Amino acid sequence: MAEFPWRLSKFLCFVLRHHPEDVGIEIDKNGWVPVDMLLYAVKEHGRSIDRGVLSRIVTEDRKGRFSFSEDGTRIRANYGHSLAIQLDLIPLVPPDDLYHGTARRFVESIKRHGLNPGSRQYVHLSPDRDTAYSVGRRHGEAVILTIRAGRLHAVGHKFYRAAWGTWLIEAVPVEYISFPHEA
Ligand code: HQG
Repeated sequence: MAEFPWRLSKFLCFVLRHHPEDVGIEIDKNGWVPVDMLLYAVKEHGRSIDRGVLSRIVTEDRKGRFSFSEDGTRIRANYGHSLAIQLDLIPLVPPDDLYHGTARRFVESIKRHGLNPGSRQYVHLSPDRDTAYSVGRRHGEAVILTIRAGRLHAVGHKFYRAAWGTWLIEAVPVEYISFPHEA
């Protein structure tokens, strides 16, 4: 089978999470865009995406980055947005611990301020240490923080699952973060 189309997947992340205007489209308030419109707009901007390839990107992505609407006519990114959209996710009870991969150079600031979403809408948490490691490594020397998710939930913080591999929360106060000894 052909290699997974990573470059297209990254391009779609860019368009559907951050810059739909770059290809001349708008996403609706819940992050959706009609598939036909997306394919047409992308083509107008010099890239051609085959429908079959788009389906592969949605169904085979390792982290579940995209969804089709139930009727299959619209597509959206499941997480990672900097655009102010409503994902309409239902709050869920998280496991006791979740993980956040970051870079060593951010640790001092996180110790002072907790985790905040920065340019995105939410703080992104991983269900396991391996995934957190690969998230952190994108920024530099990876450090894995353990988030006391069960305790945070118990005091009223809302957790959402954006895709099977990614949890979202608005912010994490520092008291609920365990730092590795050496960090
Ligand atoms: C850090 C990718 C200083 C935070 C990933 C992170 C994820 C602070 C960086 C998703 C801070 C933001 C999101 C504070 C947080 N002081 N630094 N108080 N609070 N930070 O890229 O979580 O592969 O916006 O630790 O896998 O790395 O693209 O967030 O290092 O799921 O599908 O500020 O994006 O998904 O970086 O990544 P990002 P992230 P994809």
